[in-house]
Amino acid sequence: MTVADRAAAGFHQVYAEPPAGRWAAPGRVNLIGEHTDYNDGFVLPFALPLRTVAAAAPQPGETWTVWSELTGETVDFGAAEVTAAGRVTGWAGYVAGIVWALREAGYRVPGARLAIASDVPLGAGLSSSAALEAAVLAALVDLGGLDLPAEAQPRLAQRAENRYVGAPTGIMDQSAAIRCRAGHALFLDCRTEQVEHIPFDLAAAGLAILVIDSNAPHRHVGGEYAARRNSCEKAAALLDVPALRDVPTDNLDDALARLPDDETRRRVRHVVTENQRVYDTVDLLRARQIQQIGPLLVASHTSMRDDFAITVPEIDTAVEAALAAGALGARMTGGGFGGCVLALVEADHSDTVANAVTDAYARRGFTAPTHTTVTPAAGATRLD
Ligand code: GAF
Repeated sequence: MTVADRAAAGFHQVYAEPPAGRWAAPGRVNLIGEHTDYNDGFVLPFALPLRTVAAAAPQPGETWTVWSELTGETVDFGAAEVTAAGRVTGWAGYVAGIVWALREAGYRVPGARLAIASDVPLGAGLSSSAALEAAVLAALVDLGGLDLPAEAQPRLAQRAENRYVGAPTGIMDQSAAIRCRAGHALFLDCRTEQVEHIPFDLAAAGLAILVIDSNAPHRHVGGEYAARRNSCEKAAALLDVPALRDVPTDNLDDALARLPDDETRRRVRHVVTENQRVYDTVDLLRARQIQQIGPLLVASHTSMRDDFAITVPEIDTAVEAALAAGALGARMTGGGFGGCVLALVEADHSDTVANAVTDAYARRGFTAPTHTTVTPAAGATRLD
């Protein structure tokens, strides 16, 4: 059964009626631009063909009921749970967070029944939470006839995640889940929220993106993420700029010289050089030179490993093995401390690279990785 069929079947089973519609939103990988979003910088994600689907129908009053195939559990909440942040916890907190954020922005949110199914793996750094937020948001906007254009939806979904769920993430994942276009990567300026859809036709170039799930246990993700964000914000204050995006690459050495310690200097160097790598990648993609972006992906990984210190041994092993087996470039994608690696490979070489990573894992005694090749898909959409 497809994920959309599972959502409809789940809806039918739980509520004994068909849904009024189904809304889908994708997971994402980020091609390049890591930990730049909350520094007001630049990112270049694309949507995955793996999606979360919300089947939904209105229900009377200010009440919401949501079922998920993941747990088989049904969670009910009402106005009391969405007047203050954090009252619904666990996976349903993302749903309640969207209701909360809409209400806080002044929208009359319709009561609703929802059934959620998903192909986006949890905890793999492929942004399953943003996919859930975006699918639920699309459903509620349509069911309520709310005047909330797609361009304004990422900020609202991010607010749900930051304030209701309490995760201090940037705006990349929600933007990818909502604004991506099939066949394109999304070049996003996280300060202005301006986007440019950059054609990313891997097949035409005889290339593929292999996504390797490290299957590494996520270690200290929340605390370490918040710590990185905190050091970046402190550094921006020390440098007297609104955000690290305002440190130009050609002024980097001057800026570094004004910082008090080596760790802060490394964090800043990652963010500033990573923004430049996003620009350089976009330039190459605009010139249809996809195969040339490999060294930028590798440099991004090195910077995340040595300067931002967000990789783990499983991730570094996957990158090294992929490159040794002939990948044109490889890097960790997402927030770090586990999750996925993406590798740019010749299309007919992806099995060789994937097998090399599997062998390297076996040699090191790591849990076997899993892998898939992906093409850029569309953002959130109504299915029917
Ligand atoms: C996570 C966050 F949710 C994003 O906002 C972003 O900061 C990313 O990590 C790192 O680039 O996915």
